[in-house]
Amino acid sequence: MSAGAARPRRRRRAAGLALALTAAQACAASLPLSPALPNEIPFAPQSATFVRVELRHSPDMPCIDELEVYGPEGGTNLALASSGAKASASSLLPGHAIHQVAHLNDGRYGNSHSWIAAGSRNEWVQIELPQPRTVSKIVISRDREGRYADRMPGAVEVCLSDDGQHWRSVARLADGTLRPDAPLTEEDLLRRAFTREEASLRKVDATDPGVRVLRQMDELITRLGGRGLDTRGERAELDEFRRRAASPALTGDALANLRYQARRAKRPVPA
Ligand SMILES: [Ca+2]
Repeated sequence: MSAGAARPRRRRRAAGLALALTAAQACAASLPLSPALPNEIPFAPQSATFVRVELRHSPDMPCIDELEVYGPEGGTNLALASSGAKASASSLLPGHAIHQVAHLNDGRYGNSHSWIAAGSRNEWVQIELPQPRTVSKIVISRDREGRYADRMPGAVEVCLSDDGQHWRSVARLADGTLRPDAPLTEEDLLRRAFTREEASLRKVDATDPGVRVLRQMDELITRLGGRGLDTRGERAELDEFRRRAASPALTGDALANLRYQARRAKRPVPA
């Protein structure tokens, strides 16, 4: 960067920091579950064979369209029935083919591939993994297709077990608000803020989120360049993001991480 551009660049970075902290602080105040989002509930990595989500109480009989389990490396959803995992539940709302216990881990999203409890208190859903695995996060959603927002779980607790008999609590949500045992980091908050931002943008713009964030980054760089700033570094960073995004091997969490990195680069936060 040229010396003459130093002052404007400082102003830009300061503005980016303010925006980022505003998003993080907003999330810190309230982290409710969202029906259409993949709601991540992280906890300390540890070995388990059984992962149970206790639904202590809900406003109505709760619905979950998919229960996913991940290890610290992310990537593969360990809970998938196609991987040998078994789903079970405390109860099932009878009489609806689209609501089944097996739909908890069939890998398909939306109300038509979901589970609904028969009651609203002390219900639970469970995944039994085919063998002990190191797990560190569950992800639940009500209707990832965004058509239904009712039947949201209220108080939620994630419990793990090695034998299906002795359980240990690893994360809790009270009244739909995330209160993990471990403190949330700024990165945790930013990821949640960006995820919610993306859910809002999806309602007005069906563009692939990866394409959108790189396009926005391009537009921002162009605007900054138009103000006389040296943006060669940012342009090179964008080119690198585009090169990585073009790789057909980039899928799942790796693709989500790339989108997050690009979104964060668009509004940088000083280390
Ligand atoms: Ca499902």
